Amino acid sequence: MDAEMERNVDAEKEMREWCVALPKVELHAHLNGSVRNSTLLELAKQLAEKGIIVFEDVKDVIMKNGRSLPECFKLFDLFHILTTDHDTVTRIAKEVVEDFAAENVVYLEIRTTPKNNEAKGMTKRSYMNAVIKGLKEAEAVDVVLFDSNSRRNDTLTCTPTIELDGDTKKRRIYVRLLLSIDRRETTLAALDTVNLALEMKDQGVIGIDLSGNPVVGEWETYLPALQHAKELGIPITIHCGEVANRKEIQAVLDFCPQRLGHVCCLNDVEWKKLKSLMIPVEICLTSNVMTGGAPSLELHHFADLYNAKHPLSLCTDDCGLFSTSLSNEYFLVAGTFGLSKPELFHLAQEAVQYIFADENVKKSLKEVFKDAGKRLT
Ligand code: 6MZ
Repeated sequence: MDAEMERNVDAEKEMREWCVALPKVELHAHLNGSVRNSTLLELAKQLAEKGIIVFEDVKDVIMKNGRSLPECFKLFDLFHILTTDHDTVTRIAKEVVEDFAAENVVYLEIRTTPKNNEAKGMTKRSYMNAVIKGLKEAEAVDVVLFDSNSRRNDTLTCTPTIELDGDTKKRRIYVRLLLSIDRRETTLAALDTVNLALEMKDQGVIGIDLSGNPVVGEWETYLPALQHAKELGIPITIHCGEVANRKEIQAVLDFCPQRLGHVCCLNDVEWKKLKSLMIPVEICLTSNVMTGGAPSLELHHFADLYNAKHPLSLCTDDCGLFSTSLSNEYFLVAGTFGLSKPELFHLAQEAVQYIFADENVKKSLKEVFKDAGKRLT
């Protein structure tokens, strides 16, 4: 390796480490899309031993790189076979929060679709209880699940175990839950999810998401549930424009949710409307490029929104499925669009404004960034 190449490798390594050290806010992460491959493989082995699946077939699907959008949704059905019993849901929730905390995500909104599964004795409520149990079991990190001024989860308060920068303390991560409505669901099922969100608002549930295969279902099916959430004052985020469904994109913009995910296939008129509404956008670079929502990293609409100073936040979408991490998404933005460290820091810091948690949490996060700013900028 010549001297210049060596310098480039060192600079890349240093930048990657800086992106990991940067405190980050994750606003768009699906629980079942964020499961470690090693866990999926272990679960697949267990099901193969019971004769439910053929391990080799599943292994190839899990380890495949590069997936189209339809392939992703086939894979989610497989993931759900692997993960849907209470203990497994608890395990993946625990691992996912530990993984995000390990790369200095300081605030995480994790979204998941509450599932009914009669065969496993699972209801939407018991599924969510299993998720929350997992968050509470993440003992390696200090998970703050409730509002600090209401029922702080006392069992989760910090007991020192991890060495960090010479200090003995756990990494603190604020976690909130968004309940997803799957586009395959009926109006009644979607309404159940909204009512569950209301019921669980003291347990860390803070908002509603609309997601699922974008070529399935009709906007009118979910609208009553979304309208109900709006009337209840529950913040909403919607997957928008993963495919070019003009009628739906228009309807979503008219609905004006608190945040939007993706916004890939907007035409000029819709683009203008989005910008005038200033709805914060959850940007998922790797996911969009891998599923074809954006033609390439270089041509991703991040650049346009960033240059227009549109409110946005970098997110992973499905870090397990797309083999990425939030640190990697910041690293990609630096390399692709030439953002400097102060600009990346500002981008991460600005995301605090778009979280669904209350002003107390925002205040605490601002302190976290203020502190980190002294070290990182
Ligand atoms: C739309 C997506 C998605 O809810 O079982 N999901 N919906 N677009 C995407 N971009 C690729 N990625 C994930 O997590 C998996 C579920 O999240 C939604 C799908 O409904 C998927 O089944 P949970 O935890």
